[in-house]
Order: sequence, then structure tokens, then C-alpha cells
Amino acid sequence: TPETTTLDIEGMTCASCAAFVQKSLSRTPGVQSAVVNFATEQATVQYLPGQATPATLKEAVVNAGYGVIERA
Ligand code: 9UX
Repeated sequence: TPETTTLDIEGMTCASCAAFVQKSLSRTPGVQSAVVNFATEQATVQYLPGQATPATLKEAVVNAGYGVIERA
């Protein structure tokens, strides 16, 4: 069963940045869909637990050159 999570992304300064983040998340194993909203600086990711985890999702964002803000 897929899970959906929302990530707060740090460091996106243009719409192309959002496209880079979205592509990186989409290519992550276990990710079924990833949509990044530049205006809200959020990524909505649907993934299969066990194939992807919050840690691997964050890694994908960091590898693309951006950050994930931990929620309080
Ligand atoms: Mo967004 Mo372009 O930061 O390098 S400005 S992709």
C-alpha cells in the first residue's frame, strides 16, 4: 500500500529548481509519483514503504542540491 508524504523543500529559487527536485524524487526507487510545487515549496510524494523511506526521499532532494526542512 503506497504512502503519501509532504516535504518542505529548501533552496528552490526558480521553477526549474522545482523541476530538478521533482525529477530526482521521481527517479528514486519505490516512488510512484512526485509533484513539486514551487510556489508553496512543497513536494508531495507517493511511495512504497520498504522500497523508499523518508530518509531516501530526503537523500534524493539533497542529491539534487536542495534541502528538506524538518517539521517541528
Ligand atoms: Mo533555479 Mo537555475 O535556481 O540554475 S535558478 S534552476
